[in-house]
Amino acid sequence: MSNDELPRTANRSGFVTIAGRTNVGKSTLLNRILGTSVAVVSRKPQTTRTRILGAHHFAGGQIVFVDTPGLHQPERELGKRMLATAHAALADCDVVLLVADSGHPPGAAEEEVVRRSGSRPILLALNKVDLADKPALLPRIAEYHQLAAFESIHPISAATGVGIRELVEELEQRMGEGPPYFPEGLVTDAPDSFLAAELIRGEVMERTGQEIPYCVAVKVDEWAERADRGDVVVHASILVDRQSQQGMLVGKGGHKVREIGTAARKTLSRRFGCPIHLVLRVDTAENWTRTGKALDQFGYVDPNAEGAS
Ligand SMILES: Nc1nc2c(ncn2[C@@H]2O[C@H](COP(=O)(O)OP(=O)(O)O)[C@@H](O)[C@H]2O)c(=O)[nH]1
Ligand SMILES: [Mg+2]
Repeated sequence: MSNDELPRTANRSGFVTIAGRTNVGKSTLLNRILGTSVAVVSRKPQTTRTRILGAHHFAGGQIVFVDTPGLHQPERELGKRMLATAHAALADCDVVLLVADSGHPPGAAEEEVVRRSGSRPILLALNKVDLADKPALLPRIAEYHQLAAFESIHPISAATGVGIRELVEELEQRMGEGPPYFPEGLVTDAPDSFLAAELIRGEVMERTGQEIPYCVAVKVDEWAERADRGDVVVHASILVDRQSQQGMLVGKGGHKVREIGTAARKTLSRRFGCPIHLVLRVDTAENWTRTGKALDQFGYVDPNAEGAS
């Protein structure tokens, strides 16, 4: 029975893994589809570190999107885990959504997604068409046709919203019969404190130079909703993996961490729809990006380890 012949009462659902090289706009696309931010976006590559789930609800069903760390050459233990997470998500989904930059020809990362997708249907989203040179788009699509037998190719802009509705409608059509994985209306399984930590990390990544972003972890130490005042008090630690980086993050007279704090407070207020009282501290967790135990502690699990989900 094809999906279109499903009884009207049947529930449709399925998992769509969003894959591709780093920095092509995978997380921006997920946030755009869901209409709220569940995944951190930044101009720096390798912003997404873990598997992020987001549920898109439609009449008669839902799509569970899995946003993944981009494919890259890992150097440290953290990078290796990020890559393993991306690979595992490709091996375990119903549909693969390959996101690529419409300004670039296909390369090794796109080939690898195709290879790892096996026999799963792959849709291609050619993102950032708002930046693309229009006459170059048709030859670009032709190049991608050479790469694989994609179910379809969607020129989109996750930033402006162009082409998103058509893409989502096709994905909805492709969902077979399945249970509702997420309760009605729930968009992500991540707790508010995790989302807050991620949004703060996004501000750190946007506001620091070359090396710092990859050495930063953010942990929310306290999350207290004050019903009487209608606000939330958030205490968070920004952790770097070497003492020498701590000074750069704090900045002269504390100006850097204050700048990050001001920006993060605004972002959190917008995301959670209430005033946020944010207290940040900066600390060192020596070599956390290179040691398995510290990575476990910060939630960057090894998907191949026993007991990992
Ligand atoms: N101009 C433009 N920029 C985009 C678009 N989608 C994403 N970006 C930017 O590309 C950068 C990387 O986005 P991100 O979603 O973090 O990429 P990811 O690493 O693939 O998840 C960010 O600076 C985004 O604002 C788009 O459609 N157009
Ligand atoms: Mg991302």
